[in-house]
Amino acid sequence: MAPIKTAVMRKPANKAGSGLTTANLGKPDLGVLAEQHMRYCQTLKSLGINVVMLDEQPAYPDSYFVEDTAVVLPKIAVLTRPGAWQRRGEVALIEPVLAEYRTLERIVEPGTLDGGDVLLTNHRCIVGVSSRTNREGACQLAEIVSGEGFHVDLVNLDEGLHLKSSLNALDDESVLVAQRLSSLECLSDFRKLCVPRQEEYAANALAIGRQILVSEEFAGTKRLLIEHNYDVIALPTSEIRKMDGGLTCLSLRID
Ligand code: CIR
Repeated sequence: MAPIKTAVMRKPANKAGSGLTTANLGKPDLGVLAEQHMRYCQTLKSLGINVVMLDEQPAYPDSYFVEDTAVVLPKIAVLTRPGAWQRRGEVALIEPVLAEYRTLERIVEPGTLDGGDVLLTNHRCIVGVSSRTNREGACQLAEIVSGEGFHVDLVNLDEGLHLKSSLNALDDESVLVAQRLSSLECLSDFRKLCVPRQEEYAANALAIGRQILVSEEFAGTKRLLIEHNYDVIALPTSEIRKMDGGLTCLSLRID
């Protein structure tokens, strides 16, 4: 994975508590949510990443989960068509920002695709067909990214919000994965670090080089990463989790 130079983020609006969620963990404390978001931003900056912080968008309470609006590849970016109709307007807001960095392609109707369902490593792309990403959207993306030299695998998901809720790359050879996905054929070439069963949420970790940003509550996952010689940066995510979000969703990374 090429080093990340820029991360696009968006401030959570004071309407963030009315976003979509299935978590059943109660309403987020908006003050704490803002602190957790800021802590993530400061962490990226401390790792030498240029953070572009976009204005809050009260009309779109989930719009700080910017990852779902686009898939950024080395030469192009693909604007998504989010599976939740309530989030579709977020794409037009991100378009001019990404146009500064990449030539843009897009997923079109009847395709739906959330960026959270797309895992990219060096020349591999795994796309989750989920409750948000339909087969048509996944196939549209597959055609675009194949043209960019990526090998694509589609995976049917019947649990979890997005593919990256349960599977993320640690480097080009290794993934952090929930046990229920660890036997996927498309992962056979990867070294697999399985999070403990009760820590599935911790699989939504973000690798910045050897530094792995991981949710602070999950001791077993932190230990596993340290045992495999990764540097762990533990971050608070309690309020983000209440809205079904995790560490990857909060930024769009550009190398
Ligand atoms: C949603 O349901 O769309 C948001 N509340 C959470 C999106 C999380 N995004 C992600 O995991 N990539």
